Amino acid sequence: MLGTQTLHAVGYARGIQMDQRRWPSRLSGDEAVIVYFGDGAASEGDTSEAMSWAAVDRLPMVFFCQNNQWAISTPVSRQARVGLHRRAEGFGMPGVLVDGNDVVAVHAVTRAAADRARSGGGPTFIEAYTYRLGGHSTADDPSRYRGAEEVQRWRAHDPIVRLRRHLDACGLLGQAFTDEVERAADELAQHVRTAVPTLPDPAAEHIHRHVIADSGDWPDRGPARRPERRW
Ligand SMILES: Cc1ncc(C[n+]2csc(CCOP(=O)(O)OP(=O)(O)O)c2C)c(N)n1
Ligand SMILES: [Mg+2]
Repeated sequence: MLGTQTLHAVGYARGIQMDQRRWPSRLSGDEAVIVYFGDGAASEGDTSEAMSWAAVDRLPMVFFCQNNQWAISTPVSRQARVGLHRRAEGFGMPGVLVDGNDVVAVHAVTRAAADRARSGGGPTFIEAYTYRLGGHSTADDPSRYRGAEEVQRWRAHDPIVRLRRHLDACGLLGQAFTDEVERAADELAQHVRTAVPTLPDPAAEHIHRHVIADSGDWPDRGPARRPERRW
């Protein structure tokens, strides 16, 4: 379900805030939540509710919107009249626009927003402006709704290539290291492709795990109690 994670994040951040108020000496106060979602998810009502609630309660969280300009075949121009980050002010939190293809800049704004959240400053909305080079899924054929020149233009800004060039120019990246990263990535991808189809099906009752607060089995569950924090 598109956008629901923003409300899950609000719930988690609210939990952090309540724990800190209840046990100020036991918790260090350095926890915060970051939630990632797309430009399409930003159009969902859930996202607006989450932003409203987070701002009003000054929750320790960061809204990170990856604006890749497409929600399947719907361009962002059909979803918003103004930059998505400008919505933030209306909800009562700062909105930051960052070049989503600049890894260093994205890291810097994310760190600043996370620090602000941890120190009680409340939520921040980050709009990382980027582009979806591929299709939405393997069932999607983007050539049906957008031109090849647009894709080519954005391919030239590929953030991985850009970061690699930057690190190379700084003398921080040798060929041996690059080769090793590529080999390890290929190996991991191969492992995922072969291992995932062999995983056993989860038991039906697992659908309730991490959803219902008590640890008893559904539907015949025991009295509600606060679960242990294990993370
Ligand atoms: C509530 C809801 N409405 C519609 C959909 C159908 N849907 C799946 S993905 C998608 C577009 C997602 O766009 P975006 O958030 O920009 O993510 P991206 O694919 O660009 O990462 C839509 C409309 C859904 N999954 N859930
Ligand atoms: Mg998108």
